[in-house]
Amino acid sequence: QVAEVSETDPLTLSAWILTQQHKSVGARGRLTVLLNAIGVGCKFVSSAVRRAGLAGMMGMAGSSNVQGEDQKKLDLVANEVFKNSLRRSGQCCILVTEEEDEPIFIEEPFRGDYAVVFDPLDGSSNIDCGVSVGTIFGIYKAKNPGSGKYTLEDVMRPGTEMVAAGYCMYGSMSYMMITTGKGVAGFTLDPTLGEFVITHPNVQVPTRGPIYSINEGNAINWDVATKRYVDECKAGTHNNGKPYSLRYVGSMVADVHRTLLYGGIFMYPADKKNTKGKLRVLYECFPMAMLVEQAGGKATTGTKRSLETMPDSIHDRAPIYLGSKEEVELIEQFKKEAGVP
Ligand code: P6P
Repeated sequence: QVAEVSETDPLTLSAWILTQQHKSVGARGRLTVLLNAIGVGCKFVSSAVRRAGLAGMMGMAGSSNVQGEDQKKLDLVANEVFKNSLRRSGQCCILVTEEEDEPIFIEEPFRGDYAVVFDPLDGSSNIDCGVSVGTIFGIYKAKNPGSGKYTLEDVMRPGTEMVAAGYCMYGSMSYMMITTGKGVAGFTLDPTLGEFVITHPNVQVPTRGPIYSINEGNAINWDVATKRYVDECKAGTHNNGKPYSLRYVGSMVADVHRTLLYGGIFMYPADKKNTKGKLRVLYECFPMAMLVEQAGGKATTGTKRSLETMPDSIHDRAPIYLGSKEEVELIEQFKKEAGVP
């Protein structure tokens, strides 16, 4: 999946975004401006994450977010970076961020026709131990572009209406995976250039993969179908008797990034404790589901296509099983046989 980085054809994220614009008849370049603003935000956050240990940016901020989770200093930095970068792009009407209770309506003269939902620093509980974290984003075009009238209805929509989605993972390197609905491309931040350069021109999730990714600590609360699937992974039932490997980072961006490239399945089911699952519909499930589908994989709540979920609030949650087509279809089959959601 990894392409040789050209020495003579600088296909950066900005250049790639422009090629996507040229494929969209009548596009006026506004999504291009917006996606570039997101790329700049990711570069800023990447720099902050890399310096955190040395710049006294580790540790807690002493506040908590709408989820009741303690906010790390870098959570707040990342949230402010994206709010500013998105507002300054002049292309946004509404922002929804995991770090804030309420949606942010952008006023003139910065207002535009796109609604952006984002988790500025997902997996941040892992920051202090150096585990990969990431930014996740999804973009809707306003229902009435140019009207000057923007409401919550512009973001309370199924994921099928997203026009773009992606994430940036701050790991050994900083990797950006992005889709505008015509496949998935991957980029790697070259710190010597300060540019994301293309390294994965056409990401394809393997149709199956002997890797399952789930928090086994919740096993006692799982439904019977999830339990059956995990037991059969361990028994190698669908792998000629060879047991699957368990890989779980506990940072969604890292677990999904591995799944996109190596195949397998990432699962955060609903259970007796988290009756709607833990992950948020708008800025975790939808962007990751769009990426996985665009890369030839599948994403389900267990009983229906993740992208067809209708969120009932901006911080709504949903169960999610995503990754290789054959693995996800097995879960759906077991759910159906067991008659469980
Ligand atoms: P658990 C991180 O806090 C996060 O929101 C996702 O990045 C990650 O997939 C999940 O929660 C991990 O949750 O319950 O396994 O620690």
